[in-house]
Amino acid sequence: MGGGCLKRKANMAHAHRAGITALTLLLVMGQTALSGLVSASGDLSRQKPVEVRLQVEANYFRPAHLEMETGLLYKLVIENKTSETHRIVAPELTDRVFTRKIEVRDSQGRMMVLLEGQFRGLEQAPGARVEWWFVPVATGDGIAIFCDKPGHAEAGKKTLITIK
Ligand SMILES: [Cu+2]
Repeated sequence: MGGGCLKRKANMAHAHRAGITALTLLLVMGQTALSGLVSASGDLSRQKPVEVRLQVEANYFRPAHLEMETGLLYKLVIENKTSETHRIVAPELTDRVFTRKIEVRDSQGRMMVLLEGQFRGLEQAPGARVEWWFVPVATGDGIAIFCDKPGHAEAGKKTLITIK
């Protein structure tokens, strides 16, 4: 009885060591396989942001087209270069991204307000700078960010975004 128990213990110890060896091997293999791949894990809203500039000009937005990728954190810097106020909206983009925050800065780049919560639209005074931090979560094509004032989008104040 006692001998059998000792033998079981020895077998268990052996199985335990074998298990650790197998686990170590798996970890090493896993690290080798993952290195070189972009891993989408952890808090995606805390990664280093990809900065993208969007300039509101007299009769157009620059650039006219932007490409983004799901899973990356973007800092979309919107600058009003005109002498009037514009109403910036992007309803479809809003639905396809997770918004971390919105920072409002003056023309000198000093932060005035940090807003938490979803982006719905904003009025941007001349010289004001808005930084919209978000992670795209759904793909899409021809997603517009535009000025909602009558005639402004039609005049060219819009940018179309592709999310891959
Ligand atoms: Cu406008």
